[in-house]
Amino acid sequence: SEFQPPSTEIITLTRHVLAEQFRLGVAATGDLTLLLNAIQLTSKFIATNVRRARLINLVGLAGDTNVQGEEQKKLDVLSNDIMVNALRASGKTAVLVSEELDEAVIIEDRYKGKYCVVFDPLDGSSNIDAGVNIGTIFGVYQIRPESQGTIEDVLRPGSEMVAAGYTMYGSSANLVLSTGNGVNGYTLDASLGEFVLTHPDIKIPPRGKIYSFNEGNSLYFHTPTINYLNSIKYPTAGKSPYSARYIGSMVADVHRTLLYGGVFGYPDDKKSKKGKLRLLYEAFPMAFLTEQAGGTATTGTKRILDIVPTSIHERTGVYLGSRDDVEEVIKFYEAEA
Ligand code: AHM
Ligand code: MG
Repeated sequence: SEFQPPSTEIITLTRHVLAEQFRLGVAATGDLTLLLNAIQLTSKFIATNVRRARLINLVGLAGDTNVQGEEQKKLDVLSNDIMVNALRASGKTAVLVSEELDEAVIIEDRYKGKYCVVFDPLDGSSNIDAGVNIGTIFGVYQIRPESQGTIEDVLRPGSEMVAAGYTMYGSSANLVLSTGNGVNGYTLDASLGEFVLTHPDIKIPPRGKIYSFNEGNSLYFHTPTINYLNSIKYPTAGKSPYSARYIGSMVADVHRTLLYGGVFGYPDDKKSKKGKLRLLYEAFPMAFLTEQAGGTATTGTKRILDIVPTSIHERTGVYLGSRDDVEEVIKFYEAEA
């Protein structure tokens, strides 16, 4: 067998984002690239801590309760601090919204830039201590013209985001990103310390065979949800029922949905009247990625990216995934209306 030299064409995330900007001929100031560099750094740092959590006593509760009344895990708190510090220091941000912080962070003048970042530093908390996949979710807005950076800059529909993505901490760290021209996936090469392009131009299959819901909430589900789930579990003769896959980490469940297709759902129900997932830093970024990959994201009655948030920690019902599957969900809502 012949010696194969390693490829000298390493396409890192930074190189890829720059190449996209050259390709599109957009006047790049480098600001977004620097912001994304800061986000990448936080993902590398969080990935390292997630890997080492068991060894360095990071497993367990921090002893505090966050704004949603949930107990905070040590890794949640640490990941939040990592992100706030790095994003502030990048000099490219004006407003930060974190799941872990009650109030938005308005960046002081000396560090102020033109981007607003909304994020869930470590999503899927219930999976942390078991070593199951967790992730960071983020969305990026540009401040409005003339704005100095206020909360109004992030109380805008998800369709106005300029970038969105997540990093999944699993058997490898995978960063999936869209800057509004499709979706790309990068895998952390730990030896290089770089996210390398491994999943170019991710497209969700138009139809899948997997559904991903917490069916333990069935007692509370509204009729359209129940009817939809029945339709895929007990299909008309000749069709096969769908497979169930539910990890309970949105990042992991959405990641699989982007790659394999199918439908991920966390609907509003009789108990969680507004749904569970947070609009700004969970639903919006994932809806943005889903649409950029050719899929659909809806509350059941409304396109998620069209919602205008009224508060930063607002919740919403979510269905997202393969276009044809989500269209069927919507039909069950229309039938009920
Ligand atoms: P968290 O932000 O407290 O981690 O909650 C969000 C998570 C999502 O990752 C996941 O989709 C959902 O909550 C799972 O909820 P449940 O445990 O009710 O199925
Ligand atoms: Mg979360």
